[in-house]
Amino acid sequence: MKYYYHPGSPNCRKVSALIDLLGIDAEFVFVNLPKGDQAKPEFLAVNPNGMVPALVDGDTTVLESNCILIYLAEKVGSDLWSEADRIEILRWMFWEQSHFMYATGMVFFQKLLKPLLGQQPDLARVDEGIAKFRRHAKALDGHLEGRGWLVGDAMTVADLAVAANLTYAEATGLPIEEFPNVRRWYAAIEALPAWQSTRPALAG
Ligand SMILES: N[C@@H](CCC(=O)N[C@@H](CS)C(=O)NCC(=O)O)C(=O)O
Repeated sequence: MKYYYHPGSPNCRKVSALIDLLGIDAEFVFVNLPKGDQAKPEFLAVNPNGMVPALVDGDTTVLESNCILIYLAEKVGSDLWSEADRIEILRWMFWEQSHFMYATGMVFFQKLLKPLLGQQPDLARVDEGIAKFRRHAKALDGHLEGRGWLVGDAMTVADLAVAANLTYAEATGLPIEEFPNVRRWYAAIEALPAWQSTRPALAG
């Protein structure tokens, strides 16, 4: 199994952490994003979108980080994916890609990536991203009131999917301290050795 990744990518972090948690034997193939490896024909043959993560397991190619999470958890029969809870798990994974990643990604791009590329952050976009973050973090915080995990009473792939977006919370100044339930829940994820070993250097 070949796993194409970049260690600084939050979407890759969720997959890397799951591979570690499940003890899956995968060959890690580094895709150098700043150098533009994702736009090379050999990588576009794997993912025509030119994005990581991507997984190739024999004849099967799996794209989209959240699909990869489900594919791997299902493949090894892990409790992190539950057929009975699939609608709620999928709901959080769709929510993550539609809203949470959009908000956190906007701030990450402006405050961390642009300076690395020698560009000035657009402060209006930073404010917009933070406003979107507040809106959706409030919904997440309300959901986590009285709960340990997003779905049911144990961790699932939905928790990894959503948590990955908080990788750069501190480094980009996301106001996570305003959301005590999110902070408590994320602290439990951060305590996992698989989360610590996948922490990118840029996260601070
Ligand atoms: N929806 C995709 C998003 C993947 C994505 O945004 N990947 C970023 C890294 S986090 C990437 O490869 N960017 C390279 C580029 O846009 O050129 C997923 O969840 O897998």
